[in-house]
Amino acid sequence: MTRFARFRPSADDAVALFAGVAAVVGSFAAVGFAPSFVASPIERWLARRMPGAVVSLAIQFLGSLGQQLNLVAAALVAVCVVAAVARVAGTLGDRLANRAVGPVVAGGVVFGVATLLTGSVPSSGGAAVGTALTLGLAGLSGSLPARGATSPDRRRVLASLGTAAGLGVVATVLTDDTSQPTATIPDDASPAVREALEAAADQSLAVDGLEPLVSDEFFSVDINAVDPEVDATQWSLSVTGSVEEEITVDYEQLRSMDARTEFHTLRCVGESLNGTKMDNALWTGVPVRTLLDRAGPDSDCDCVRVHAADDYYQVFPIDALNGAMLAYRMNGRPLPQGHGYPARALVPGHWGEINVKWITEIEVIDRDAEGYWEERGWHGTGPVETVAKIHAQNTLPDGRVQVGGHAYAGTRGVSAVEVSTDGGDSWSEARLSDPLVESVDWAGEPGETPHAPDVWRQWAFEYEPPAGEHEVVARAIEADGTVQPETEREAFPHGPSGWVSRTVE
Ligand SMILES: Nc1nc2c(c(=O)[nH]1)N[C@H]1C(S)=C(S)[C@@H](COP(=O)(O)O)O[C@H]1N2
Ligand SMILES: [Mo]
Repeated sequence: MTRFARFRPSADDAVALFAGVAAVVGSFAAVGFAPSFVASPIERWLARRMPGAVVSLAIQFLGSLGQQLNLVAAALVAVCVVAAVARVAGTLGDRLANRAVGPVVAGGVVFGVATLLTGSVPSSGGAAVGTALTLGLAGLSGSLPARGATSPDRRRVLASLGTAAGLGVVATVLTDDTSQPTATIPDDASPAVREALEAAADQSLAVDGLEPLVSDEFFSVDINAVDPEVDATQWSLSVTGSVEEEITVDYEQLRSMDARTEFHTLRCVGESLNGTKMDNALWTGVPVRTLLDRAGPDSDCDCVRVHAADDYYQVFPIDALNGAMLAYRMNGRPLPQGHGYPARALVPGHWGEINVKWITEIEVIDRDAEGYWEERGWHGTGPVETVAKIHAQNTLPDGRVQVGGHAYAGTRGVSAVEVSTDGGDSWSEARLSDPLVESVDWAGEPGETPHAPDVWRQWAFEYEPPAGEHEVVARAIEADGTVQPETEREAFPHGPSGWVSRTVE
């Protein structure tokens, strides 16, 4: 057997490994889950190169867990790279018989590489300090006069482990989450926004376990585990490509334009049929048409490629933008970072993916092309499928069963929800929440609606349960009377479809 066949980590290996951990933790302590965190660029790189089939499977079976695993994998890569650097630097220090060489060289190299990778001095500084501190303290404790039975090697390993763990505690304290709620009405909300949000709260059905009409927690779907941080003062949006005149607006200009405020529901094409990646909020923004009209698009394919600060892009027909807005406020607050600050597209009635966040450019193109998700096999640039979810199930004091959920049909609108408690043999009409006012503060012509309402409704239904197990099924009826199609279809590639059912005992 060769020496390498059985790798036995030495104390030096262990110290180097903990130095790697300390580097990642140090970077995290300095910047948190930011694009400049050392693992972020590695995670982005991994996500871009992951085969589409793997990404699609991960989305369907792991949800956002897949992304967190990817970030963990990226962090492990960073740990290993730093460990290797620390190991080499430590050997160099031993050769030169100088205890300072290891920490200084390793810290320096880590700082250099991390700066190249992240472009952030605080992040690489944190990583370098973590590395140097761990190696330095390990070296010191190994050279202390012997006390008791603990060997110097053991002391070194414990010291490096302790340093990494200590930095972990510091990081946890420093990055303590201070995110604010997005669904409560802000104190400085305009009267119209306040009125709309209060109306939505009043109109929400009182059903236990049913999210209100304005989502308490709005889902988030991103190609990266870490959201981009866009400085609004540096941000601008351009309309480019096949246009008469390219135009650019900055954040101040955008906010000074005629705005409208309206409810919009978003649903992700990758969610499961009865999933929770469907939510509703009150958005404020500028009609995209205002900017397009100024630029004068002239496209052979009548299509656009919309770009974002996280290098996301989607291609879709320019007509989809007719009723669309560039939103910069959500529920009366500036758009949260996770939902696209400073501005995002909201495209009525379409699957979530073309509602591009952190939007930077609307490129009018001449030849149809594929967007980020289409390159990975999805077909989510069209109108959403109709759905009636079953999310709440309660037993009322009088013994009746209550079921409820949200129904959404994009701009086709929901006029009714029907419920069956016998697996689809007979149907009854559910109670529906009143339709939300579609447009608040609309600065357009009186009576003119920018587009058909694009909001969900809640439904609830109470019934005397039959003896034993039975199947509850829900289906939505669109405004024109069309019954939601029954056939069940999985999310990939066109989005989930079909009637939601649930077994009630
Ligand atoms: N720039 C950018 N925009 C994006 C995405 C993204 O990863 N990057 N994800 C899209 C997808 S797939 C969906 S479903 C919606 C979700 O919007 P939300 O995160 O605000 O819920 O944003 C879309 N816009
Ligand atoms: Mo999505």
